[in-house]
Amino acid sequence: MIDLRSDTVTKPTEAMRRAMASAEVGDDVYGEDPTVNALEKRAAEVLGKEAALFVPTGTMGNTIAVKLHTEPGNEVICDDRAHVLDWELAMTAWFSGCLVRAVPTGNGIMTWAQIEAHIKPGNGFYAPTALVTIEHTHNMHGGTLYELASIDEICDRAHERGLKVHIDGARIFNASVASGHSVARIAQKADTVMFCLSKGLGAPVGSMLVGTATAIAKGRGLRKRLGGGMRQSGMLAAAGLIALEEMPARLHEDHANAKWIAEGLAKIPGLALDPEKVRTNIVVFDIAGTGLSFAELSAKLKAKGVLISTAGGTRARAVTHLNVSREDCETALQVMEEVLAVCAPKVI
Ligand code: TLP
Repeated sequence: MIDLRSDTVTKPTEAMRRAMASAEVGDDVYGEDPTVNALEKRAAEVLGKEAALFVPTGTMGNTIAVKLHTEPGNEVICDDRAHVLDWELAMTAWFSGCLVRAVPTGNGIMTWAQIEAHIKPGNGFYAPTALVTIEHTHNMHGGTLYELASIDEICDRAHERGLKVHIDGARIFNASVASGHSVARIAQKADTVMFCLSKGLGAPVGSMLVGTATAIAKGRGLRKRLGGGMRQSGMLAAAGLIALEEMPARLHEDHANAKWIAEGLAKIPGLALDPEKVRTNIVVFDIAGTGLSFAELSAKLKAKGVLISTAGGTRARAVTHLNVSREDCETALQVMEEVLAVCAPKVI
C-alpha cells in the first residue's frame, strides 16, 4: 500500500527503534524519567520557550492549551476548518467549557482584521473572548502557511486586547522548512505552541506543548487530569528526541514530493487544484468534476494499492511523508490516472 492518508502513519526509523530499546527510564509522573526530561528541555530550547511538556497526542496538547488560557464561559477564536474545531471532539466545550467562534477564511489563514471582527467584549451581553488559536501549517486547507509578519501582528494585537495566542503547530517544522524561519522565531510571540513529533518527524507517539514555566507547570497537572501521566515514557521520548534533532532536515523532500504530486494531479481531467499553492507536504484537491464521491474514488484507489483521505465534501487529501518515496508518488499518480481514465469526467 502507498499510504498518502496522513503523515501520522509514519513508522519509526531504525535509529528510533534502537534508541527506544535502550532508553533510560523512570517514573515521569514523579518527574524522574531522564529521557522525557531531556526531550522536554530540548523541545523548550528549540522552540525558544521556558518549558515544554511531553503529551501523548496533539489533541491533548491543544486541549491543555485551551484550558490554560481560558475560563469556562469564554470564547475561543479559530478559523472555520481548524483541527481544534473539527477534529478534536468539541474538546473546547468538554474540557474548558468554551464556545468556539469560527472565522471563515477560504485558506485557513486568518488576518488580524478578521480576528478582530470576531472578538467579543465581556460587557454583560457577550461571552468574552480569551484566546486565539492559529493552525500553522493549516491541515485541511492543504498545508497553507501564515506569513511571519501576520503571526507577529496577531500576537501583538491580541496581547494588546488582553487575549492569549496558541499556535496549533502540529506541523510547525514543515512551516519552518517552507518559510525559512526557525521554529523559535515563528513561536516567539505566541503564548503556547503545540507541535507533533508523530507526524512528519516520524516518531511513533507524542507531541510537545511549550510555553512559560508557569503555564507548563500548570499544564502538567492538566495532563494528569486527562489521563496523560505516562510513567516510563522515556521509551517514547527517546524516539521523540531523534525526531526533533534529525528529522526536520529531510522535510524538504516531502514538500518536493507533494509539489510533484500536485502538478501531476492538476493535469488529470476532473480534478481541481492549484499546484502553486502547495508549499508543504499536504495536497488537497477537489474531485467534484470526476463524478465520483470521495468514498467511491478512495475505494477504487485502495483496490489498486493507494490510500488517500478526505478533506471534507468533495475535497480529497494526499499527504507525503518519510515512508513515501518519489517512486511511490509516481506509482500513486499513475494509479490515479488509470482509475480516472475509465470514469468519464462530469461536464459541469
Ligand atoms: N491530524 C490528523 C487527523 O486528526 C485529521 C491528520 O491525519 O492530519 N492539529 C493538527 C493541525 C493536526 O493535523 C492534528 C492531527 C492534530 C492537531 C492532532 O494530533 P493527534 O492526532 O496527535 O491528536
